[in-house]
Amino acid sequence: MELWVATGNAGKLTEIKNLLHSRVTEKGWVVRSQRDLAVFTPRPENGKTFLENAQIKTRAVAAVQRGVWVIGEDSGLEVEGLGGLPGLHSARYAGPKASDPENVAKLLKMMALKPMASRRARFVCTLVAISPEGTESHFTGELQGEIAKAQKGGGGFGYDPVFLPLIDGAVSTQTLAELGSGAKNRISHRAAALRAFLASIEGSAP
Ligand code: ITT
Repeated sequence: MELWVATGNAGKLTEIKNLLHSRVTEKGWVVRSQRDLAVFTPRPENGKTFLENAQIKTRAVAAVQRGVWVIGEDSGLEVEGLGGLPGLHSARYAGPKASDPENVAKLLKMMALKPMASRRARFVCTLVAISPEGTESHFTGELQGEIAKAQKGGGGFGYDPVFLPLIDGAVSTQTLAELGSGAKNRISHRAAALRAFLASIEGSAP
C-alpha cells in the first residue's frame, strides 16, 4: 500500500512515520509526503474548522497523487484560560510566519498576563483520509493536559515544551518535549486519530 502524508511539518511527519514503522517493515507499506514532491504549492489554510483545514491540505495532495491513500491532519492547542486560543491559529499564533519558539513565547506571555487563568488545555487533531478510489473519511483525537509555567525539554515540536500531558489521570511533571517521541506516540491526539484511521482500513489493506 502507498500512503501519502499531506504535511509540510517535519515534526508531524516524523511522528506519523514512527507510528507507521511496523507497517512499512512488516507489510511493505510505502510512506511518502508532500515534502517528497519536487513542485508543490500548499493551499492557504483558510477553513473555519480543523476539519475544513484538514480537507484543504489533504485534497491538495490527492489532486496530484491519484490512486493512492492520502492522509492529512489539522491540529492545534486549545487553552481554557485563553478561551480556546491559540486553537485553529496555533501555527501562526505569534504572526503569519511565526516559528515554534515564537509561538511558545507568546503563549507563555499571554498566560503570564492572566495569572489566575486556567492552565487546563488540550491538543486536538482532525485527520482526513482519501482512499485510492477518492472516498473521504475523517477521524479525531485529543490529548488533555496543562500549560507549564516555563518551557522544558528539547524533543518534539510546536508547543511540546510547555505541555504537561494528563497520563493515567494525573498531570505529568514532564512536558511532552521531555517525555520523548515513544511516550508521546502512546498518548497523543495525532496518534489517536491515526490509530482510528488504521483500524478503519486494516481489514481491507493488502
Ligand atoms: P501542515 O499544515 O503542513 O501539516 P502546520 O504546522 O501548518 O503543518 P497545522 O496547521 O495543523 O500544521 O498547525 C498545527 C500547529 O499546532 C503546529 O504548528 C503546532 O504549533 C501545534 N501543534 C499541533 N500538534 C502539536 C503537537 O503534537 N505538539 C506540539 N504542537 C502541536
